[in-house]
Amino acid sequence: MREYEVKCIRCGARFSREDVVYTCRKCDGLLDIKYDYSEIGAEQVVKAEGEGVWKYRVLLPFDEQETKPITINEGNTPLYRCDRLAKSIGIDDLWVKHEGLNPSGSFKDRGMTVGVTKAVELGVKGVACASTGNTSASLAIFAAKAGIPCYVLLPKGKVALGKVAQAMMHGAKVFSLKGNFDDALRVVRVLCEEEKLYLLNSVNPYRLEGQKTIAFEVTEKLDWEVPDRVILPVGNAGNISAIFKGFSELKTLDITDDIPKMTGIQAEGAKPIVNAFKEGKAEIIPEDKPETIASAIRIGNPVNAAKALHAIRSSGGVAESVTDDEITEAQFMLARLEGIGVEPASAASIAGLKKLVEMGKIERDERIVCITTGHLLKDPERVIKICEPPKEVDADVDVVRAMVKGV
Ligand code: AN7
Repeated sequence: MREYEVKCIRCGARFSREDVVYTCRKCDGLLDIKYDYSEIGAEQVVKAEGEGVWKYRVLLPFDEQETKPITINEGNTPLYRCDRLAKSIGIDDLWVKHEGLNPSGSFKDRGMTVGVTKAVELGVKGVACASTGNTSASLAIFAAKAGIPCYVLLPKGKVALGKVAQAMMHGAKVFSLKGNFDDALRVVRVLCEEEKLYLLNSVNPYRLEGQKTIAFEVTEKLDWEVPDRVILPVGNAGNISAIFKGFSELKTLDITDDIPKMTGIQAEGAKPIVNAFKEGKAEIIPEDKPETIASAIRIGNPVNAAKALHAIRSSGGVAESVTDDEITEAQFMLARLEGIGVEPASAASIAGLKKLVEMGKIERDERIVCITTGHLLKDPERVIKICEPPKEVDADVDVVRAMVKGV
């Protein structure tokens, strides 16, 4: 049996693999999954066979033989070298890992394959989450695959169309909550405790185990050399914490020597982590009314703030915010210079990169990996708002020719 512990990052309390627990029962601190790394050999990671998240199952909290993963081939997303984008920003060595090419169209699948596999192992009667959209889409899909009921709470009127469509189509019970994401998370956490549903927001440490495989894939594609910096959008702050953990494990196993500078980008209207980082504080001050067109990261009270601040500070990274206009500009740059279609939140990583280069906080010769977390088609309404509409024409060659020539 795979040995691991579920341990509180604040007080060190330990919980067993059978416990259904999301935060520490003693101090309410965040939990982390800890392995006995002396039992894991570097070659088990470097020479692992297979593709995607489960390729790295030696670093996942399941028995190698017994567990049947609930999987839809998540992970194994492309890492593109982006020379045209790099040039326009004024840097030399830029890569984009397009997590929008996961089966549901976002990185959430990496966490859900692990989280829902755990849910099945525990024998829960249903799964639930609050969501700005992608989490609910992904959970609905994995719950369908596992054949268990799924309940999702979405902030009313603030979730991109493609994401709601996925949650509905895959059979989740979808609730449109009169409040924002933070309200939805507060409600679903109590609901899960009382109704014995399994909570699959990123406060659940099993989710982060799946998401940490982004770090493994990036490093493997770069011939087991870590980049200087990884930049990604931050909402509830699970992903940056997870990716940092992945890089930390590679270092612990002596596969790599360094950890990239973890660089988190938030929207100007929802930036509690950026504020805490800049003020040198250990804790965030939640924002009551987060607002941004990047609806995925419209979050005022990120649950994983403590892990994220540690990841950013201990890796020598930074946290920065970008405006909605900067996000839109970056969305166009990715789409038109590199052919990478992303939803607004994902473009925050490129907007942040551009801003930090202009501020002189990023060196020109750094090797940089930006994580684009969700696909363009998640938010088609935004595209229609920012792009020139199609021109209506008669079905007549001369008319169309005249228009093509701009006559
Ligand atoms: C495209 O779906 O929180 O910092 O409920 O969908 O790990 O929260 C989505 C988050 C970035 C932020 N990019 O990641 C949800 C949800 C996209 C996202 C984030 C989200 P975290």
